[in-house]
Amino acid sequence: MSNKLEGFSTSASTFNADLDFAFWLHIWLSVGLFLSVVVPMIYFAWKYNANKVKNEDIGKVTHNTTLEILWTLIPVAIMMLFFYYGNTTMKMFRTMPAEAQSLVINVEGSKWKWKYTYPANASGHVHEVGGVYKKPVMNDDGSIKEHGTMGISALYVPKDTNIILKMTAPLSDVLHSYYIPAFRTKQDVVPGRETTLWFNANRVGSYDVECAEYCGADHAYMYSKVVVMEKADYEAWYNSNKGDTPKGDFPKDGKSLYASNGCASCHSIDSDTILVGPGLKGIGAKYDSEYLANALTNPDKDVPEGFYPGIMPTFKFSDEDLKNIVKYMETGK
Ligand code: HEC
Ligand SMILES: [Cu+2]
Repeated sequence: MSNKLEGFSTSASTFNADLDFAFWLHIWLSVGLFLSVVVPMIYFAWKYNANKVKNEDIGKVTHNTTLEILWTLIPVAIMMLFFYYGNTTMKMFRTMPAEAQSLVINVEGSKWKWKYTYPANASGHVHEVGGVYKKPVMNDDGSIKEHGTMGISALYVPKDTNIILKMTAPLSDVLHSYYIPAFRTKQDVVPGRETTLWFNANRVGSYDVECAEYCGADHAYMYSKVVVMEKADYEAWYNSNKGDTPKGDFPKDGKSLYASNGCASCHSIDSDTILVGPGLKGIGAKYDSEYLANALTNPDKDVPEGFYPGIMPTFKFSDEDLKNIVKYMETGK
């Protein structure tokens, strides 16, 4: 069990196998190249120490043609491998699939949120999904005027489908970057310009999206999710006209809720380490379920010693979600 966001340890798109192969090939060839230079260097420094070599011996040394050819050709061959795999994986990301066989979704990045606009469905309804972390508003004396709330936008997509994102930012905004570690893909989002990114997700689930271009004060909160759904679940949501949040069959257990609501960025679940808030290890033994539920819905009521009110956002969960997330804090499950 850990606090880790779903990152390079998760594999959920058709890109992953090729990219991970290229990545590890580069790592291990680089380790080999590094050792092939550094190990002989250390050995020769020891072997040809000034105390052991006489001047007259040095005079006789000229060169060794075979060695020189080998140490040129072998690294060149390895470099060509780097180039080959770098080039083929790059092409895989950059070659967009045909739009007619893909689902095209518009993405707008702005300080500091992501918004997704879907093509109109059969009855003309346009799903627009957006959300933002709202920081608390303070009074002059430092007390709280308005609580922060956490609402995370999510990109809902069907499984095994080519998805093309057409991305832009408003002209008055700044550079952002759309990054999905579990799909191994990332693309800059540029004010007033359109950039594209595509993927084909092959595992149902919910995966982190981070802004990967430092874009100002709340860059760290410019966070979103890609929710990969079974095709039927996606279609049902897409063709319905109500609720821009689908009721698909994606995980609603305590662990997923803990991850998708950003708790992990402020609380370690399996240690006493203080991140922004206290570590939650053993919290179930210290408090009852009611206290824990209250800590989420009314965080400023009981503030533990050494911490300040107004930092933990106020969450609005359904009764069931609240029960699941409290259970997760109590049992780790
Ligand atoms: C922006 C940072 C932040 C986020 C996000 C956050 N918390 Fe907190 N949390 C805090 C801080 C700071 C405190 C201590 C002050 C307080 O109680 O308000 C706290 C307190 C708590 C407490 C009470 C601990 C105690 O010893 O009394 C619990 C339980 C808790 N958080 C759980 C959660 C859960 C679950 C989530 C996600 C749904 C979450 N927090 C999201 C910062 C955060
Ligand atoms: Cu950004």
